[in-house]
Amino acid sequence: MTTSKEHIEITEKYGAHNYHPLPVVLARGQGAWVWDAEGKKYLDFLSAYSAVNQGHCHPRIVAALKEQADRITLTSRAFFNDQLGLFLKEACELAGMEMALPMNTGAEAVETAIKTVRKWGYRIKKVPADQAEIICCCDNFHGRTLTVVSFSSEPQYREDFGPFTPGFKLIPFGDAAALERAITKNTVAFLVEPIQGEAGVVVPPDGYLKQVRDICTRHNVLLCLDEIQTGLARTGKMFCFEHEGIRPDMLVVGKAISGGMLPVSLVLSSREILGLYRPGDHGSTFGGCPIGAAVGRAAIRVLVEEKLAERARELGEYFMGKLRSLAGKNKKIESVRGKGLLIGALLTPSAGKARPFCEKLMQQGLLCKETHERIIRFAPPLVIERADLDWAFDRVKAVLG
Ligand code: IF1
Repeated sequence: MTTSKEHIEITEKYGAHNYHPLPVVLARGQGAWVWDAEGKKYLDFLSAYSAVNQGHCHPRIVAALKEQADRITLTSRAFFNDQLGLFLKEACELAGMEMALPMNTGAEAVETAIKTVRKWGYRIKKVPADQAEIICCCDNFHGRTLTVVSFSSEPQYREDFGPFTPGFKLIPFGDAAALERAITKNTVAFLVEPIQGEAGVVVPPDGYLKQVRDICTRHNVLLCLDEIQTGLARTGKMFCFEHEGIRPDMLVVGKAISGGMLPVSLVLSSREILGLYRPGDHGSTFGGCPIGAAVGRAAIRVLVEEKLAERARELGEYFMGKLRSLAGKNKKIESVRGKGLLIGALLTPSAGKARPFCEKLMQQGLLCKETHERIIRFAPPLVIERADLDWAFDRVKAVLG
């Protein structure tokens, strides 16, 4: 039997070091729990960055995967298949949108959204060719492809990767007036995460989404929400935009739309916008494949039937309340922010970096991940039991109390 130590060595030897994983080798997962190669049990408080909202290896999603794997997995889009249309319909109904375009990774869906808002800009808004502008926010995270990192404000995500794609403008997150000031006659869209995940679970001021919705409407600019991380029940509503009762012109989802089984992503929008596509304009080998669609349909059913948004809201309020009891000036936790079960704890400057605390929490059996220097993200699968949150809190208190 290969030990964790051997797994780490072989992974480090043959794999590019584009990550710095915690020294734990996961071998099995069920619900909110995972086990390492030696059988030690851990509570997963990262959920693969909100891709396993339904919990690891959800039996209903695994069953759908296995059943479809024995029928047909990939047809290409040169032909129809008997899962895609149903998946797109069910996803549109879930999001209140009219049409969808299926892709695979989140970044691919963001790239597709960028191509789509530009196409709309040229065809409908009559922006001059190659002059389309898209406004994004500082500290954004929308993926790692070259066009997407072209508008990243994080130097490391851009270093050594130029030249970059033009046509993007950055404004501060959470500042609606800055959006209005940045709009020109060539602006086609505002692309934003309703809560900035990678930036450290940064929640904008109440009313921000409503304000930017109104500004985009008034200036005929498409509001495109990247809910790849905040979507699918994570923040206590099926989509984060529902907290402010608005509707975006375009919605991008990924991660948990497949329950963490396969890379599946979607761009959802109106007929006016996605109806602009003609055969050959865009495509993908696996995008819209029957196995991804079958898994996506099961993943949506689990979110709805197990009421995971309500769970995230209730359990998130409960856990944030407990965490806030640990926060304070002369303590290790300076502040706690988030919505639902997307939670971040900002450490005090005196506490130092977050990574050593994540290593201590790992030794206690709790898997959390730092983001940036001083923020620890707490984002368990939404199927977690309240008793397991108490178990987790006891360990957080032992390490960060
Ligand atoms: C990494 C971050 C999280 C995303 C949003 C698009 C994508 C992501 C809001 C792209 C992906 C992942 C990517 C992964 C770590 C993780 C991450 F820290 F990088 F930013 F979650 F916060 N929009 N986020 O969060 O989707 O192409 O990966 O399927 O790149 O290290 P993807």
